[in-house]
Amino acid sequence: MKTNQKKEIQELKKEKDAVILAHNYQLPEIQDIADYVGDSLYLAQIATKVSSKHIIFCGVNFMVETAKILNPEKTVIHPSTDAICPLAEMVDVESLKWFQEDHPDAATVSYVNTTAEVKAVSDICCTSSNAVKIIKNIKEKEIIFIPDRNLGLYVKRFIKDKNIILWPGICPTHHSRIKREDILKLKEEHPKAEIIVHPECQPEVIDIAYQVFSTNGMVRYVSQSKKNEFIIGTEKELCYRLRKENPEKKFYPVATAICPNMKKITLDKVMKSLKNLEPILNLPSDIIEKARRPLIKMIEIGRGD
Ligand code: CIZ
Repeated sequence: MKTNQKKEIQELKKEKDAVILAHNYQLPEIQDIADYVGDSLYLAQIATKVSSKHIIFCGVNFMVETAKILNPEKTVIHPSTDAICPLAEMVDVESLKWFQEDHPDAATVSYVNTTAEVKAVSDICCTSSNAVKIIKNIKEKEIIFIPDRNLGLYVKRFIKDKNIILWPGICPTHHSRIKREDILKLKEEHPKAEIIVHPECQPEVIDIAYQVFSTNGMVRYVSQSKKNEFIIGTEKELCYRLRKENPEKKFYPVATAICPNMKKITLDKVMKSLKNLEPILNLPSDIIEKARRPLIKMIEIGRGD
């Protein structure tokens, strides 16, 4: 990035009273101009602490919605409204309600990768870092877990005394673009590297991992580890942050592990959003109120990692 462009962004942020939040999967140039980089829950919680009037949120739609739900008084701006999460689109309110009618005693646990409308009809939310903890804490013995089947299968490894009913959703990047053979090939090329994967990966990928973490969990783990080389089974841009924060260590991502939606946020779009303070994300107030409850319940039980 040119120095004058960086300077212009800094000046615009001041002039417009704006802060830039970027997800761990954002392009390097977006991570570089962000005030905060992290996972969706960390960013939504940061949004409650910053004093800036305008939040430019660089991530996919459900993350921007979560920031708005937890900060309804703030103006939350999404530089590219077409940056959606295909996993979040795999469950809709109508189908979920039918499913809930079929399982009247079940609690609905909704992964944060869901729309605000779906959260509004859920009992509690979870992230990939606290899913096990959240489900263990629920009194109900029957759980409808939406929408990520692989994360649900991972949770089932730790919880045997509950009937966890899974939804057939997947993250196309983690499910189809991170294959067991890709990881094994990287291991052959870098035998000393430790394999760390995301729980949205397929069970056969999780089986060969040394550690399974959310993105923020990975950030924490590698910085504290005595190991120097890591094979990273999640969206490849996380490695940009890992390398930046751990320049002495080596990180090997799967080359195909790209989320095309995350890449829809470009520097030009962020500049445009900063200048015009739009597109603003709006949600109906009743949805904000209803979707807030399962999110707050999750935050009260704890983040996990
Ligand atoms: O919640 C997030 O940010 C997601 C989708 C993944 C992660 O592990 O950080």
